[in-house]
Amino acid sequence: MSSVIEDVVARKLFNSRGEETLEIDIITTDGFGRASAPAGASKGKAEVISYPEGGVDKAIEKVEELVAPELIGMDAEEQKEIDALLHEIDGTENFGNIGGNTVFAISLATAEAAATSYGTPLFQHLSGYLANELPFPLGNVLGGGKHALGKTTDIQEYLVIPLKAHSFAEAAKANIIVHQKIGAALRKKDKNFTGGRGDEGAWAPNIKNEEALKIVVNACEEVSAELGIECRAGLDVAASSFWSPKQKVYVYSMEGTQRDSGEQLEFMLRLIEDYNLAYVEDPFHEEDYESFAELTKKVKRCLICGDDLFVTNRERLIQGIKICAGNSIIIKTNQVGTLTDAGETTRLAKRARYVPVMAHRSGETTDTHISHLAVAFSCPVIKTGVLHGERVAKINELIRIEETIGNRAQMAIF
Ligand code: 2PG
Ligand code: MG
Repeated sequence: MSSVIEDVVARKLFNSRGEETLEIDIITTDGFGRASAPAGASKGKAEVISYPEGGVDKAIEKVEELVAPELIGMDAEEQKEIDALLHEIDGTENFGNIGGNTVFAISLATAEAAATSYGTPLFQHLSGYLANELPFPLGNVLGGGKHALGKTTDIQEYLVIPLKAHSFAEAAKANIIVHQKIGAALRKKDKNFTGGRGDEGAWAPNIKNEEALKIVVNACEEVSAELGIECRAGLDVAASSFWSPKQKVYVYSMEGTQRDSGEQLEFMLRLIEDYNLAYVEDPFHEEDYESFAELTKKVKRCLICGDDLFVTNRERLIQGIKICAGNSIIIKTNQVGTLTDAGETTRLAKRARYVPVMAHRSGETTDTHISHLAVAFSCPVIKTGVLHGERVAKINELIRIEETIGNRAQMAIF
């Protein structure tokens, strides 16, 4: 068996929003790896650059001219060395030269090529046989913000997390039932609701922020009672997307109101208490570490998660850890580039008792690597959509992984 790289192929294809994206094949003597890059719509300012100037076409040129000749002949098992080489070839801090998505696709395809060379599933290749726990699926069921068109909620995502399910498959099913119940409730409330959905398959109704939350929480309570599990609600506020730096207020268009930082803190606290929220992501804009710390101090049994705040970046997480800003971090490998970078950030998070949440992006392909990464990195939570093919692909892959490692009880997050 040999995992020596014999060829690297780069191609342009499309993601779930119809945007161009990059796919990489890595061919080894005895294996094959393929990975395509996702794309964000509500990106953090400190994320790496997705593509060089000239987009996907330019990225392909760079792979062919700069990367492939270096990789051919290397062993795909040498993930760390290959990821370090990608940094070296790029030569910038933010992958501005060859592109963060380019690096992401090469890094992931390399890992998969090494895994298949030895006939091992990716999650086991990355973590050995110790990885035997499945994450909770945190599912996006309703939303708006930058993930939908027209008049919908300012808060980007309303999420559900089925705690105490007996298996991953049961948890995934619970999310689907919550999604269905919300659809029915929205139709009942507004006869004109067309069933429109946003980028991640979540319902995108014309509704005020708190009214939406009421509907989601009701559906969670019904499903909890029916299935005998604890289904709780969460939010990805994605607050940077409606923060006005000039006026220093959060602009809630659906309600025609504005909130300054203090009012935003009070609002978030009230929502967490009134609706027993289990999870709140990016409740404040991406430079406001202090408000994250204030809120984290005041809540119990609720994850306060940084996405745009940390952008999977080690240095930004260290800044947060110093003042206990948040107690959870989103892990999106393409925010930072390589698998090694994302793995290091995840390990640091765990040492500091931050809960790492493996996450999809709003623009996705049917690529299922995040399902393997969630298990390999022992992330207690995976954030994905509940419906649409490119979201269900991740859920289905976790159901297959559950079959491989057996039906284990899920980890405790609180
Ligand atoms: C987020 C993500 C995914 P995007 O904000 O968490 O839901 O959105 O990929 O658009 O950054
Ligand atoms: Mg987010």
